[in-house]
Amino acid sequence: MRILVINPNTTREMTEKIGAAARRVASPGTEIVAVNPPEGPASIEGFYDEAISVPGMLEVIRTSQDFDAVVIACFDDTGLDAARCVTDRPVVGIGEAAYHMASMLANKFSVVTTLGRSVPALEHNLHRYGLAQRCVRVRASEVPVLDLEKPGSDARARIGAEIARAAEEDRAEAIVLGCAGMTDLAAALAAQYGMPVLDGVVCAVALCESMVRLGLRTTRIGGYAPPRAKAGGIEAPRKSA
Ligand code: 5HY
Repeated sequence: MRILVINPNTTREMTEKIGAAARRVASPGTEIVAVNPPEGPASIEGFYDEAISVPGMLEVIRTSQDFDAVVIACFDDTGLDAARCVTDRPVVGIGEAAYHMASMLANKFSVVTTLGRSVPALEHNLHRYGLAQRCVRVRASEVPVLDLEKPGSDARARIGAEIARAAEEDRAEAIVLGCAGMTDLAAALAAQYGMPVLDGVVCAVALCESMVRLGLRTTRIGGYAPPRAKAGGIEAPRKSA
């Protein structure tokens, strides 16, 4: 099978890091194609960046060939519902994936993300997914997204300090890392803090593989029905192969 892993921001180093993480957990026979739009924000930090990244992300899906599932590798699950309208293949957001897996591993979890301006979108998603009551708090480490790509930055230390506060103050039993750029930190942080630390990239890849193996497709009725043709709309959405 082939999984299209889309980083909706345009930072190539981050896309490559995400792709490497996905390949480390992909099963034999699963091809990971990690891409980002050619244009758009270098990082997604809050509502505005999310909005301007969606058209480019959707175009990548519409113009990509022969994939069996899609991972949206931005923790905001940017454009997730719209993406499910333009393909019948399973589309999994890394936020939704990590939240659900955390809820199956712990009674309550906290999220550690980047900047405070990103927190409300993640809180909205928890409510949207019906998991708000399982998350004690969405915390900001105040690490800008692109600092995660800077060698020698204090990003890991700041994220770790926030995890320690979540353990102490929230009594969190698991941690969800709230940025695709943190994908390479999960294993070490789990060992350091003695609790599950979930990275949405690998959670989403595992869920995509499972759904493809079960032959599951996104519904074509209701809210995820293909877009109606209209002036200024998109061309006919992808048909299943
Ligand atoms: C992400 N931004 O996963 C989100 C995280 C955030 O560019 N990739 C980004 O800070 O909202």
